[in-house]
Amino acid sequence: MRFLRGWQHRKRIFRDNLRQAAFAGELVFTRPASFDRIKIFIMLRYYTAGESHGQALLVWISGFPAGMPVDFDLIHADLHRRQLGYGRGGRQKIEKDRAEALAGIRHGKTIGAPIALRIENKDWANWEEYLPVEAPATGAPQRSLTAPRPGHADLAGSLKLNLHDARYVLERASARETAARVAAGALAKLLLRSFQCEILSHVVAVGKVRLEKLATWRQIQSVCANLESPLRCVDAETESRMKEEVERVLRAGDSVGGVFEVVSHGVPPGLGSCAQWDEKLDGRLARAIVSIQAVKGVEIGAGVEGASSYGSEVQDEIAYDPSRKRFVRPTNRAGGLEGGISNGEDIVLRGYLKPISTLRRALGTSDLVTKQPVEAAYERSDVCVVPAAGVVGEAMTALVLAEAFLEKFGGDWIGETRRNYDAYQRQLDEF
Ligand code: EPS
Repeated sequence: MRFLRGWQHRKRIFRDNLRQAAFAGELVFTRPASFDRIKIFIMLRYYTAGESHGQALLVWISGFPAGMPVDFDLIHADLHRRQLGYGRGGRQKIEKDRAEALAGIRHGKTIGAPIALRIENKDWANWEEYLPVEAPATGAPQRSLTAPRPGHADLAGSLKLNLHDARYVLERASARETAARVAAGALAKLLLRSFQCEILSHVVAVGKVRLEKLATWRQIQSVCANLESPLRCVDAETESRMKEEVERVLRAGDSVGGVFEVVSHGVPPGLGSCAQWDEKLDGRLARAIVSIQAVKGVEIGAGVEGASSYGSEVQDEIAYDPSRKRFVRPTNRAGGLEGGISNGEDIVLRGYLKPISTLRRALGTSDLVTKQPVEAAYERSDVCVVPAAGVVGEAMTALVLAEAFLEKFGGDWIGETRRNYDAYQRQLDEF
């Protein structure tokens, strides 16, 4: 207790010193040293709550500067995009995701207070009697799950929580949670967008069908604008083969994974740091992408191919564009990140998604109670979620970049952030 009080006292002194330094303009372009306690004050922080079949999903997000206009159309557009894609299951016919602001936004702008958003689960109406908040009456109906699905959190979570019913585990492990991340990510996108940085995604593989060329930013913009695109692939012929792959898998009672690519366009050079391992932007982005349900791998730029190439084939040569007063690279195999720092090129991340683990043609498993061999549980499921995962990838990328952006440019009020950003752009012009 005494330690806690002492620590909180030091924390307060530290914060006051930091504020005074920022006020004096000393911190405009310097990031404080790597000291986790400092990060507590300046990080963009967010947490989600909510179960797949509970009342609602919630997200709490703190750290946005005051005065940032909030466009709910963009939040709702991203929530809608996350629900799309060929191969989604019956649940998406029930849900119509919309975010309601409960705190932190007044008169259409952030007020520098923590923001809380709520997304209703329409399916709750079908689950209320099975998952009541109150202790159930004796004999009340239950929907327990004792046949853990291989590849799902069912078994590992049940062991961890000492439960012989995976229901609570799967409720929270469910990718339904990603709706809350997308809502938070849309706020991060709004901040970045006001500084000319846009983040979009597209699908580069579904199962064994791959897009065999690099997509241009224009093509990605165009496929993202087309909400009718079944799998958000920039090439129509490849997309129709991807669709056939999903149909094959659907007929077989199986599921299919793939690869999505998230591209961040207009990111200024200099976000992140090479000073400490946990400040490196590549590592922070990789963690964010791998945290998405069913993602098992992440690639930055041409990282995978680079591992079997020579240095002269992999590094991007550097040129200077006098009209833009910026260093440029004719190629972008580094994916916009060098040494853990953004280099001004597009940041290109790929998430490798395993096929989801709920299968109509169930795999063998062992029952949590009887320990006897049984078939894994099946209720209903998606067959392919690669385009949806791409939208979640955009959100996670936006949250990391917004955090790195605010670390560099700071600002309690959006005008302060802009002043620092503009001064940095002038610094780059005069470099
Ligand atoms: C999920 C199982 C399915 C998906 C769900 C993720 O839900 P249900 O069991 O209700 O059919 O639809 O994803 C969503 C609901 C969503 O909005 O993305 C799982 O087990 O991860």
